[in-house]
Amino acid sequence: ATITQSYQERASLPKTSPVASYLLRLIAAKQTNLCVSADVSTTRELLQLAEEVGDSICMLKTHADIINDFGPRTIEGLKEIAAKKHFLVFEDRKFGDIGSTVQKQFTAGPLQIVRWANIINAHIFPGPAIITALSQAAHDAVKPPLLRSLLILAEMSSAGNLMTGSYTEQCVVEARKNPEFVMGFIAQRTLNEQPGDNFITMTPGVQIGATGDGLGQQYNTPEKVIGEAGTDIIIVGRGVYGAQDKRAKAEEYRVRAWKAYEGRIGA
Ligand code: S5P
Repeated sequence: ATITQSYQERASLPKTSPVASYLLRLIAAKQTNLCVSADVSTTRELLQLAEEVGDSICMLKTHADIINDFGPRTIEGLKEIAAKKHFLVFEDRKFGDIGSTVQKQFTAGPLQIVRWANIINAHIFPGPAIITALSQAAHDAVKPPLLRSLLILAEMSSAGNLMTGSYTEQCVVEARKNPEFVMGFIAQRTLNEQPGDNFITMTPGVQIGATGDGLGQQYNTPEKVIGEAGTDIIIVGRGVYGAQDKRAKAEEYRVRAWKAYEGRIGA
């Protein structure tokens, strides 16, 4: 059903997680369903990229553990630019351990992810306690706790991955049990199959003019994933940060993904 509904309409549907509602409104207001994946290696590059593409994105995705000099300066800089340019921050940590360990990985160590990332993601192969453990850690560490949300990795973009069939189905089952904390999925197609499902699907493996990277990554176009597969947000890494003019490239992806969305909902 969400395939033909606008982001704006979906923001106020029942059982939508608070972060999802906020994000859907932000997407509608900025007219962008683009998330840039900032896979760079220094704080300077990260903050510069955030400034350059900030107006064109609804979300910036990070891999904090690949930033050589990650620290308080990174966190303060990111928060400041995110507030100024109005985007959310998603740390792509892909948690995948027992509940007790992921709580520590989420809140402690040199990264202190819970302090600065609005959105995180996790695999559910360790079992569903990973969801409750992360939810509890967010609740205890952040006030108000509603500003943290989880994406479940239900499908991956890489060739030969094992996240198919009943594994993917089980991700949806667990998400439906935790709609307050789980905002949606990382997947290659929308997984909103039951009436009442309003999960946000974010899709990596998007690049214009490339089919892969020689290391298993597989690429689709914005039109394919948003228009045909019915997903909500494209995640673009090298397609944007690898360009000479990153600002212009982000705008190009934003426009193409937005048009694909408008075409799909019949706007
Ligand atoms: O299935 C996935 C899930 C993720 S989160 N495939 C992915 O590629 N990702 C991430 O998206 C990956 O870790 C990387 O940060 C980004 C894709 O980068 P690109 O340069 O290939 O666009």
